[in-house]
Amino acid sequence: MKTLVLILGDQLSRDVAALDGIDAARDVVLMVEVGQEATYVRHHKQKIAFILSAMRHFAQELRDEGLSVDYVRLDDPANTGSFTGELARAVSRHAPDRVVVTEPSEWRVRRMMDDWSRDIGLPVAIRDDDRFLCSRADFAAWADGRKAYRMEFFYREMRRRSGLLMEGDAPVGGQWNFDAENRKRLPASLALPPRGRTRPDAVTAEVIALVAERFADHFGDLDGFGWAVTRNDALAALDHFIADALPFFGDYQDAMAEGEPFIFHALLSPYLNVGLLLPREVCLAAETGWRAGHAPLNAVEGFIRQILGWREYVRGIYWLEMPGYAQTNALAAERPLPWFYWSGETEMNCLANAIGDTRRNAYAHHIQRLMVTGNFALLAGIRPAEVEEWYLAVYADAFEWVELPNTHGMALFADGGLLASKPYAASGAYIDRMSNYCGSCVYDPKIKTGEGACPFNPLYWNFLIENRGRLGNNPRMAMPYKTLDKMPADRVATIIREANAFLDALEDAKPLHRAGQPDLFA
Ligand code: FAD
Ligand code: DLZ
Ligand code: SF4
Repeated sequence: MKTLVLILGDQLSRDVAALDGIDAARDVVLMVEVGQEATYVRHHKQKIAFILSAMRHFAQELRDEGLSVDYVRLDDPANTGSFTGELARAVSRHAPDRVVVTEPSEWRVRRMMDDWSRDIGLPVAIRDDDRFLCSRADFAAWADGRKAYRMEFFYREMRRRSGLLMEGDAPVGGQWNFDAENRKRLPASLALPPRGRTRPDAVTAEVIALVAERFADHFGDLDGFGWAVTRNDALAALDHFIADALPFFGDYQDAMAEGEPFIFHALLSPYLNVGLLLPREVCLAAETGWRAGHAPLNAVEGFIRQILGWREYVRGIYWLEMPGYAQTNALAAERPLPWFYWSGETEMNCLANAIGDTRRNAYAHHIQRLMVTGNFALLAGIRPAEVEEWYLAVYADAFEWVELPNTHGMALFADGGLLASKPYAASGAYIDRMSNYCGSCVYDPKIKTGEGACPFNPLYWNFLIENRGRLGNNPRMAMPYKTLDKMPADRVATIIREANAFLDALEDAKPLHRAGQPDLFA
């Protein structure tokens, strides 16, 4: 039986399920570059270049192994621009008996696949994606009967099941979680590790030129592109992280610094998400670092928790709750996304830095995403769908299965607390504590209202005031509401007036904005 094996751009692993049992003499691998995947949201130029170059390299590796690969390029004049169109064309070229795919990571593409068998008149086998550490079925079994999900309990279950950082039935070091040790500010005297950059080869250079020409009006810079595009180079990036950054990952996990976009973070999410690295091998490499005495437990546990815990947890929630998950708007947030999310033009230094880093690198680390751009969108009541479109467009690692729960659930609390027990809302004091952004800002985090006040301050209290009906009974919000209730009435009135004046000005300042149309500032 001749099989056409379709491999998508985030399935670039040699042991991905669809390649299992492939017959080199008879079967054909199909890979397609399609415009629709680059434009369903207008992805950052680096993300498009990263995926297309990684796809071209992976196709060559399969050919070198003796497999027959039919590869459709973006600039092929006959290219229909969609997965569905390209599959149909390939079926007429190869006349297979069946099509085999690995289930896609996004719900949008999964719906597309439902029609394929009818469209092409052939059986289409959709195999489970077994690259994750928790299958969709196992997550559904864990979630069954729970009203709300909590990552910490899921994570402990995953530690037990995987055996990672375990001594028999107990966590090594006697604790599951060392987060309390992981909230240090970055000292100015601490040298940060140099971050390796993979020099673009001829294939990547060709793709960069193609993207620069074809997607010129998309957000983001291409110069400085340094992502790895092969498994070997991604493994080198993993080695580099374990050797140079992991020992400090825990201590400075939440720290932010002007001009330092990477601190001690791994920069591995794009590789994990497209399959150049597998989650188990990354966790094992970190565990080995601890067992060898190279990195402390708070760093290694904190790092493994992100992958074994958070990454698997958000994927489980995504598949369990879609498609309804994306539709909720628990805090009734209805303001449009401010234009400065695309342009970076704002006097708020923390936001200008997080957005500038994003534009330059298609990367910002977790606390920048959660506590700067995410926190602002939460406090300002920005429409979840517009915020989600932004996050999905601007990061090299963005795929809806991981972006949506992080944005909709963790950053915006738009799911009403399904994923997180309370909103990650914070005033300027938090950003000041965890960064040096405020030192060179026109605003002052210590001024609460009036001239020079950090906008996060009135916005924070106004957020609590506006959402009292929705959050007032949340036990984890009891403290801030108690503080609010002690405020004199005139102070509360000032907060409401100033926050609303700021929000009105924000809307007035964006007459050019059209959601998803960042071309005006390209
Ligand atoms: P590190 O901080 O070094 O962490 C190590 C690894 O842990 C990451 O590579 C990643 O695979 C995993 N990880 C860490 N935190 C999370 C998390 N919350 N959810 C899932 N995996 C996690 N991550 C994405 O991969 N794609 C996204 O589209 C994405 N969107 C996000 C949107 C928002 C609003 C927020 C708050 C977070 C988002 N994250 C996303 C999670 C996280 O910010 C990134 O995974 C991380 O910044 C990637 O950089 P790193 O490899 O240096 O990670
Ligand atoms: C993100 C992306 C882009 C920009 N381009 C392609 C492409 O041309 N071909 C391809 O197979 N995949 C691409 N991808 C990744 C897909 O969007 C991703 O595999 C699906 O969304 C998974 O559901
Ligand atoms: Fe951001 Fe406020 Fe600090 Fe300025 S003062 S950097 S706006 S937190």
